[in-house]
Amino acid sequence: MPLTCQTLIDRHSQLWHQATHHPFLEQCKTGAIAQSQFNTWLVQDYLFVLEFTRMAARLVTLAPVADMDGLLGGLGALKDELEWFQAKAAQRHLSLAAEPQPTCETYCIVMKQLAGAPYAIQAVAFWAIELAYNQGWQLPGPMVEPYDEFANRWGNPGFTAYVKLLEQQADAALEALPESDWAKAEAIFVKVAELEIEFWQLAFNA
Ligand code: HMH
Repeated sequence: MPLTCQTLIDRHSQLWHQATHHPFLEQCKTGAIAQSQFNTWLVQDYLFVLEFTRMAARLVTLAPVADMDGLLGGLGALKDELEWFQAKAAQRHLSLAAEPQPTCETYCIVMKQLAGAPYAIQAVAFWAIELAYNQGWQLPGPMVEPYDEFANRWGNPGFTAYVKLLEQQADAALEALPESDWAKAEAIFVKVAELEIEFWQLAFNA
């Protein structure tokens, strides 16, 4: 049995469900989320995306030619995303010169520590991180204003297709990963899921 992204989801379906379903998202759907909760998420996620962008760049340095186009498209989307976060923060009069909270900081450290890991391991982490937001923002269904814009950023069909491509690329890389490293791929998937849950909780606690 080869190791695939789908195997990882199947083996950890309950954990993955928790990573992609959270009262924070449910309350964005209805509009019940408090400004302090949403704004905390916005600022902390900007700090997360800065570090995620560095991770994306590292992935490009390892990628086979076949994966280059998709990853460069992803970096282009991250350029837009960082500008978009800056615009959203400005509209809400939020400073982005904030300190990362412990969960955000831990997540950033986990991403940094992936430097030097085999491409397959980094590709699995990259896919899982994007899938978490794709599903998390999409599964609740249509959200009320102003949260619909946020739901659409990660839930739109183009983003879903991008995440599918990342899955195919990660699967192809996993095929070439020695079986002795499979546990590492599984461990990073579990770590991403756990950190996603903690990240929603960080915002929800604000
Ligand atoms: C915490 N996970 C977190 N933030 C994000 N922006 C994504 C995943 C997807 O990019």
